[in-house]
Amino acid sequence: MLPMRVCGEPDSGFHKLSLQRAPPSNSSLTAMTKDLAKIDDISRYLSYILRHEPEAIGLHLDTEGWADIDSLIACANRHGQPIDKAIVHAVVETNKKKRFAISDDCRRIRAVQGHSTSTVQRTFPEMVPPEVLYHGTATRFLESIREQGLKAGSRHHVHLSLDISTAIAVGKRYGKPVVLEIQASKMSRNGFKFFRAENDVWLTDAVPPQFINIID
Ligand code: HQG
Repeated sequence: MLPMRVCGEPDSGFHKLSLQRAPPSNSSLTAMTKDLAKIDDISRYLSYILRHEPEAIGLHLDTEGWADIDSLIACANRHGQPIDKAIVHAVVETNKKKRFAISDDCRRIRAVQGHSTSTVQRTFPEMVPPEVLYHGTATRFLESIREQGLKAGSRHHVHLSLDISTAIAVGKRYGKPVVLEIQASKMSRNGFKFFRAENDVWLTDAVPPQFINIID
C-alpha cells in the first residue's frame, strides 16, 4: 500500500479503497470497481491539465509545474469536470507510477514529469545514470529513430526507464512495442546530462543513434 498523506482532506469512500482490510462484499466490490474507474478517468484528466493544457480550464501553473489545489478544483468544476479534494488525493495516492505529487504544505499539486506546456520548465537534479537505461517505443518509429536518434517530441525530455518491463508497457501505447537499450553511462561520459524525476523516470534531452541498441 502506498503511504497515505495526512492533509486533512475530507473523508470519503475513495479512501476506504486503500484502508479496507476485510474481504469486500459483492456490492462493495462493484462500488470499488466504479471508484477505480473514476480514479483512472480523473488521473487522465489531471495528466492532460497538469502536463499539457492548463489553459484549457484557465489554471495557472508555476514554472515548477505546481498548481493550487483549490484553484484546480474550482477551474475543473467550472469547465464541466466535477472533482473534489478527496478524489484528487485518491488519484495521487493510488497512482502506481507516482505520476503526481502534492506539496509538503498540502496546498499544491503537480505532475512529476512528462510536461509539454511551455509554462512549465521543471528543474530536476542532474544524476549520473546507470550503465544502461531503456526506452519503449513502437516498431513503426524505428526507421526514423535509427536516423535521428530519440527526440523529446512535444514533451520536454526523452523518457527512459530502469527496467525493460516498463519500457514494453510504454511502447505498447503506440503499437507493436520494441525496447531500445540506451548506453546511458557512455552518453554521460560524453557530456550528455541525465536527470531523475522523483518517481524514478530518467530524463535526457535527446539520444543520438550511436548510443541506441535495439533489443530483439
Ligand atoms: C517516439 C508515459 C520517431 C518515442 C510513459 C515515443 C512515459 C520518435 C514517441 C512518458 C523519435 C513520443 C513518456 C524519432 C522519439 N522518430 N519517433 N526520432 N524519437 N520517438 O508519449 O516516451 O503513463 O511523448 O519513442 O510511461 O512514449 O503518461 O513519450 O514513442 O514515461 O505517466 O515518439 O509517458 O507516462 O511519445 O512516454 P511520448 P514516451 P504516463
